[in-house]
Amino acid sequence: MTPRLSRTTLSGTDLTGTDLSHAGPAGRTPVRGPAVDPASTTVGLVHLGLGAFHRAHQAVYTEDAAAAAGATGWGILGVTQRSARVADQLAPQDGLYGVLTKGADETSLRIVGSLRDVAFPGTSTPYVVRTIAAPTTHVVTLTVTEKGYRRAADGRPDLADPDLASDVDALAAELAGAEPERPARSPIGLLVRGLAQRHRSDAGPMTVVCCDNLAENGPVVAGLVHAILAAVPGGDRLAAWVATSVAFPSTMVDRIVPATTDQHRAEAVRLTGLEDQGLVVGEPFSQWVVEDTFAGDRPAWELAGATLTADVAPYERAKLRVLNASHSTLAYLGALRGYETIAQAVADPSLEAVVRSLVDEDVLPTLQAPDGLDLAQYREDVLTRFANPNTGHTTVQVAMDGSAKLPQRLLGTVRDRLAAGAVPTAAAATLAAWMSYVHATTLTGLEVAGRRVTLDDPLADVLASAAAGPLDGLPGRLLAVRQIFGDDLAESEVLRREVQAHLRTLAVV
Ligand code: CS2
Repeated sequence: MTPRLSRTTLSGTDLTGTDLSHAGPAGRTPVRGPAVDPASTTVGLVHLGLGAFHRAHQAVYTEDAAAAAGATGWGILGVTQRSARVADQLAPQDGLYGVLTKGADETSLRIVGSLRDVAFPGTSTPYVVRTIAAPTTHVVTLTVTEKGYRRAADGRPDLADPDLASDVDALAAELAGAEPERPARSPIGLLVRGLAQRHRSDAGPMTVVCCDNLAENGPVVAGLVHAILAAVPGGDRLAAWVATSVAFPSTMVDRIVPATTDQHRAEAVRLTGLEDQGLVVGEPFSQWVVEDTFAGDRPAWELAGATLTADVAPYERAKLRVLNASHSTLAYLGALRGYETIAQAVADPSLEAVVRSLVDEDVLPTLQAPDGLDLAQYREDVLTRFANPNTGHTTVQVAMDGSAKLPQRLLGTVRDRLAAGAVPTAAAATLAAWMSYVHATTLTGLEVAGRRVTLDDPLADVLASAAAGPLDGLPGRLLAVRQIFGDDLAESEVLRREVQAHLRTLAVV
C-alpha cells in the first residue's frame, strides 16, 4: 500500500530539503519538498476558504516569503467553508500537500509546508475565533468565491440569509459577553466574530486580505463588515475599532487552478511515492498584486514575487475584464458546443474570434493599462494560458455560478460602454452565451463529454423559472433578474436587443 504524505513519511524520502532542482524518480520532473520546516513554523495567518485556489496560490507565496525572509511565524491556519472534507483530507497529512504544476511542456511538483493547521467551522469555531484573536496572528486572508460573501443585489450583506443571520445573532450575544461557541455558518460572519474577539482581547491591529475575484475586493469586504456591525446591537464600539485598527487592502489574484482529478493524484504518487489526498494542480503562471496598506505585520510576500503597490485597481480591473470575462465566454460557448476543456474551446477559431472581439471592441476601451502592462500583449498571454492543454480546466467548472461571476467580470464593461454611448455588441455575445447555457442546462438538456450538465448556480431556481416560457422573451426575462443585472441593465432596451440578436445567431431563439 502506498504510504500517505505526512511529516513522518516525508522525512523518509529525499524530498525534505528545499533544493529546487531535485530530480524525481522519473529523472526529469523536478520535485521538491517544503521550502520551510513545518515543525518550526507557527501560525501567524488565518485563511478562510481552504479550497484548491488558496493552496496553489497564497499558501505558496506565504511559504516562499517565509523561506526567503527566514521567518518562522507565518504558518497558516486553513479554515474550510461548507464541509469538513478538505480539513479531513489534510489533517492526517499534518497539513502537507503537493502542488502539481502543469505547463504546456513541463511538469513539476512541490510539497508545501506553510499550512500548519486546518479547521472546519462546524466543529472548531471557538478555535478559529481564538486564533484570529491571538496576538501572534496578524493577517486573515479569504477565498470564499463570489457567492460566499452573501451579498444582496445592492451589494450589502444579505441579512435574510439564514447562515449570515445565525452568525449575526451569535455576534450580538458575543458582544454582550457570551463566549464564541456557536458554529459559524458564513465566512463573513466568522470573520466579524473573530474581529470581535480580537477587539475584546485587545490583541492589536489586523489586516484582512480578500483574494476573491471581486472588483475592489478590499472595500467590498470592509463594507460588509461595517454593514453587519451597524445592524448589531452594541456593534458601534467594535466598528470604531475596526475603522482605526483593521486594514482591508485590495488584491488581484491570478492562477488557473483546475479541479484535481484521479489522474493528477496518480501522477503525484508516481513522482513522490506518497499518496496525497490534498493535492492541487495549477498552471505555471501565478500573479498576486496586493495593496500595501497593512495595519500590522505581514509576510514579506514581495520576496516571493508578489507586487506590493499603492493602487491595485488597474490590475484588478484588467484581470477581471480580460481574463475572467474571456474565460466565462469560452466556458459557455465551449460547453454548448460540447467541448470538455477551456483549451479545446479556445482552439476553435470561431470561439477564439468571439473572445478577441469581446476584449478588443468592448473591454479594452474601458481599461487603463497598469504601469508597464501592454494590454494587447496581456490578451495574447491570456489566450496562450487558456490554450495550455495540460491543465485540463473544464468548461463546466468555469461556467458555474454565472449569476455571481458575471456582475464582477462582465457587467462593469457593459455599464461603462453604455455610459460612453457605445453599444456593447461583443459583451452582449457573452450574455447571450450564458443565457443559452442557462436555457440548455435547465430546460432542453446539455451533454458535455458524455455527461449531462445541470445548472450549478446559487440562483439556479430563479434562473430556471426565468428561462421557462416563450423563447423570444428569454433575454428580457433573464435580464429582469435584478439581483444580477440591477435596475439599469434590466431596463436597457439596447442591451436586450443586442442579446436577442446574438441568441438568434446561436439559434436559441
Ligand atoms: C475562472 C477563474 O472559474 C472561473 O471562473 O475564471 O477561477 C480563473 O481561473 C482564475 O481567476 C484565474 O486567476
